[in-house]
Amino acid sequence: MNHVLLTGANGFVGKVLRTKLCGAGYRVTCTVSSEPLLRDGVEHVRLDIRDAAEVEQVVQQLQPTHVVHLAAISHVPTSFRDPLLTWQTNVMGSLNLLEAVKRHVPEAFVLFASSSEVYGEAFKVGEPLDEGSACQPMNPYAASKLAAELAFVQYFRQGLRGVVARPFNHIGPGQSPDFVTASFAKQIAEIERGLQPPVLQVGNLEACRDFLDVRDVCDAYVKLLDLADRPADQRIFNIASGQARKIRELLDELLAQSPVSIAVEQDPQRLRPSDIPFAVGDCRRLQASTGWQPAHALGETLGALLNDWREK
Ligand code: A2R
Repeated sequence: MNHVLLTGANGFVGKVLRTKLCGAGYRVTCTVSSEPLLRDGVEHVRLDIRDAAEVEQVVQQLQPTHVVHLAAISHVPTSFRDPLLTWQTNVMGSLNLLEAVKRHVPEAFVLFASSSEVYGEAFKVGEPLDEGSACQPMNPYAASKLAAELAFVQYFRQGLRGVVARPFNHIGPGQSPDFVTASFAKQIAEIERGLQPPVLQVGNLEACRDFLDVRDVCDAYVKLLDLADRPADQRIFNIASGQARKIRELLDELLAQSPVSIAVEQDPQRLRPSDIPFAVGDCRRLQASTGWQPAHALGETLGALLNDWREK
């Protein structure tokens, strides 16, 4: 049976991906690094990805046929606050995993979740970027992901099997309110309950981004794992909708789904000094290689997100 070792399984994406992988017939072993542990019945091991010996022991013991590597410091402001932790986790953690796979399961197929953030300043051309575009990271998170990508691609050249995914903004229930749409949805839910005055605090609403439902991103990951059974000529895949959406559009959609009248106020602390106006991806390579298409409309995703915050 195909057996996936899923790092970072307790995170926003990991929880959705675990369910999808089980649905696709994989046995899944989750790694978790902190409380709360996953609920009973979910196969899991405790693992700090920065601990090379621990990583080696887990890989040797489990002998996975596939590895999906999500564990990371994934939040840009956190990466500015603690670049060392970010590089130790995102780069050295990836190297620990690569070495363990090379040593103990060299036939395993590895999927590394990188990020569209690696393109950084290249987005300034104002067009959707494909995988051949320059990578010009603008923050420690993006730089660490690009460094890890280089490591993965170099191991691939040495014979390891796998792919690198560059997902664009993904949203949905379960995301931390450190991210923009979850922050809006949380505030609206709190305003509806009378816990916050009817004024929603926002950052830059004019930035254009490429938004996907987290379930669509996870579907793409599952499809990318299928490439393990086919000769692969590509290693790096954007996961994107190809659609530019202003953050203001998403805010308007969320506000339209609330019965309460809510004012909007810009909070200077929410503006990023190096914010780029347009970040959209070209995902034709992924579509051609796997047949993937996003299945969830943005309005539906935002509705699910808002309802999730209403139920908390
Ligand atoms: O702290 P935990 O147990 O929730 O685990 C987080 C995990 N993580 C680690 N795992 C092992 N050793 C570490 N030193 C370590 N540090 C963090 O990574 C968490 O479960 C996971 C990341 O989850 P999120 O921050 O919610 O990220 P998300 O949105 O699920 O993104 C998944 C991946 C990341 O690599 C992104 O950079 C990429 O997709 O685009």
